[in-house]
Amino acid sequence: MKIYFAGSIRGGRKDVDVYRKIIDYLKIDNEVLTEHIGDYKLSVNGQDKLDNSHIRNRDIAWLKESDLVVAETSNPSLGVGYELAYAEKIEKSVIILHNKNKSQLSAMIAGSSYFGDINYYSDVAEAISILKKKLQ
Ligand code: 6IA
Repeated sequence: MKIYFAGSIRGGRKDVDVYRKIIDYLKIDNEVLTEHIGDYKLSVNGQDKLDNSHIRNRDIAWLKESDLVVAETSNPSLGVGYELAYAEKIEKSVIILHNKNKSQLSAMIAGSSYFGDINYYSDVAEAISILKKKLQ
């Protein structure tokens, strides 16, 4: 299965370790189209407008191509919110993972009846065991 993993980039990289572990788990049996989200070296600076439009268009193409979107939403991110809204619009399957100790999930996501698969967890091991149950 092709998975589009969404996680914060310019919203802040403090959860990159969590993204890396989730992506490593997903990669065991799936293709993760957005593996760079878990790259420690991915810089948040230095993008010009051309880069931005390339990134946006490429990511939306990957989102459309994917079979499933897995979004880690604990670190608020405009890009992840945009991707979730886009996934809702094109009716893509979505699994949301949110660490309840880190932040409150936006009402725009928690309040959308489309997102029926919102999973609150407290550590990365729990997040992975949630995915294990859902993807087996
Ligand atoms: O607003 P944010 O930057 O936090 O949005 C993060 C989300 O948007 C992620 O789920 C990505 O899929 C997407 N996204 C935002 N920026 C990039 C990006 N920047 N590359 C790929 N996806 C992105 C390029 C960084 C560069 C140093 C190579």
